[in-house]
Amino acid sequence: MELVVDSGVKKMEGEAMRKNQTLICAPIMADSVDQMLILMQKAKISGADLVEVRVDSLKSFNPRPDIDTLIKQCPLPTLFTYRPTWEGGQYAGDEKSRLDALRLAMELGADYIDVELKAIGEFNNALHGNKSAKCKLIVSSHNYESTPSAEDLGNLVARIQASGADIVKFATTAQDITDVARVFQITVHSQVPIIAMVMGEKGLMSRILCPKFGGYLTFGTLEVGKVSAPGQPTVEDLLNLYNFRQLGPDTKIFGIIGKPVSHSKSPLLYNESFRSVGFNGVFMHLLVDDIANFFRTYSSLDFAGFSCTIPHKEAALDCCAEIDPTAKAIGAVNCIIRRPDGKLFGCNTDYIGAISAIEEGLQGSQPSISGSPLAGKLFVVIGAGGAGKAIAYGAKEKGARVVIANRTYERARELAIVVGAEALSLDELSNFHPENDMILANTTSIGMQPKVDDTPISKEALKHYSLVFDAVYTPKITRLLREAQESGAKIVTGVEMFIGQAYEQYERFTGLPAPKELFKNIMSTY
Ligand code: NAP
Ligand code: DHK
Repeated sequence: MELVVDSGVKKMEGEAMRKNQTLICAPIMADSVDQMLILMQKAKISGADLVEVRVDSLKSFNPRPDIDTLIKQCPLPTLFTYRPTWEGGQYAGDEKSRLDALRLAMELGADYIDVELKAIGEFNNALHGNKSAKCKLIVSSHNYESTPSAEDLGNLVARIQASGADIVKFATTAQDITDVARVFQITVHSQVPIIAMVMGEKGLMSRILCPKFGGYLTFGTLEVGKVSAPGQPTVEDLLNLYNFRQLGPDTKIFGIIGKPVSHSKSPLLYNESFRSVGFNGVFMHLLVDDIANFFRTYSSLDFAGFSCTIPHKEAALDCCAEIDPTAKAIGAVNCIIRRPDGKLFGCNTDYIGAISAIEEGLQGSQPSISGSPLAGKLFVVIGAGGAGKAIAYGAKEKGARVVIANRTYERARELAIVVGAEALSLDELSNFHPENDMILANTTSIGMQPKVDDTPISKEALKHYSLVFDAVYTPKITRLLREAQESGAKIVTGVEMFIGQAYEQYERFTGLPAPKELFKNIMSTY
């Protein structure tokens, strides 16, 4: 039996209590009505609250029978959209027919219809005031190039509101992740129901945080990539990765700052762990061009904690008011926490994550009583970036003799001076084997998806190493690790490091002990 609460949000008996009224809308795009009906059933099963029927996707369309069928056979509330090509859709036909079809959808019982702001005058004129009381009119505007200023967005909302909209909708395009802040500002202050999205990978936050800032709905696709606009997450991810129904105005925001960043498994790890203890936080991919600009823009306490990866770990140092001494010595920050006074604290968990994984690889899970198994070993680090600095520092601290090889020799040399090591150019690496039983740690992004056939060193050279570690963890077994194993070396994966570097981050994010076994279980499925 369905319960209808006062906000009009329908929820099944027994459904876990929702902490927000923001709806999840699944776009339905198909060549035929029959295919649409199948997708509507999928949308219902997926947990979507309503469907957007993108009539402009149909290859043939007979308005009255088709709309009647779609409404009567849809198991969810329907939003009808007939998007013209001049607003990013697929309909290139006669405008009067298009608007007539939308009016017909309203007449036949659609719960919502979407009319573009550019067409609303003609639509209203033909309506002659006969607007269905049941059907909510969404008036929309799309900008596929950029995100206007807050002032211009405010003016746009006012124009849409004045057009007679029941619900205001605009979608812009993120050129930078900081564009989303202006849309949050408009949404949170809106006095009318509003749907506000920022399209593109850099706009992801706008789609996930709707419940926090009061958005009326967000779009979730039924399959990865089957989007009606760039950047849409799936319904599955909204519900089961981002815990969408549990998000609210007091939800704390966390994320992995990087470029690229979509490969990161941090959202998977932290969101499931947050949910396991009922922690009111959400962790997202944050595609950031300029980390200093990101923190200048998102300076509120709600933006509570961040992991940091390529290429921002060194620049992150300058964003932090306080830096852990080890991170300062390393010269790289991969974990940033916002303190109660709003200032940022930076630390480095890469080094302990990697070094403890490598030590365990050398000695098994039984810690040696006579110090680190790295002591005295010749430890070759490929890379001199954030991870490279952390691992070189950690290996040196454990008594290893460190050699650093890097594409940019100058950075290898600088790091070698800092930690007290030798420096090599990448070209010299394959012929560097003064000893056998050496340890190799790749901290470059070579071999990271999608370039999984790349490797930083020849297989022939690997026979001189007794243990090979790869910080790259997507994929888990890189070409380097596969060839190292084939050459007889022990291997330690970047997944081990990833789990280890997350312990302290989780504890800093939540103030709770890290769920180590849960972390291992989550990453074991990966
Ligand atoms: P970073 O600070 O940007 O450093 C990148 C390093 O890779 C630099 O030394 C760079 O050399 C080198 N590099 C990049 N592309 C290269 C190429 N095509 N050929 C040769 N060298 C190249 O990045 P990071 O934060 O250290 O991360 C590096 C890698 O480690 C990433 O894949 C990241 O995902 C992974 N990582 C994994 C974990 C984990 O938990 N498993 C933790 C940290 C990092 P130049 O100096 O010449 O530019
Ligand atoms: C990878 C790294 O570089 C770590 O230092 C971050 C991040 C986590 C990731 O999520 O892939 O802490």
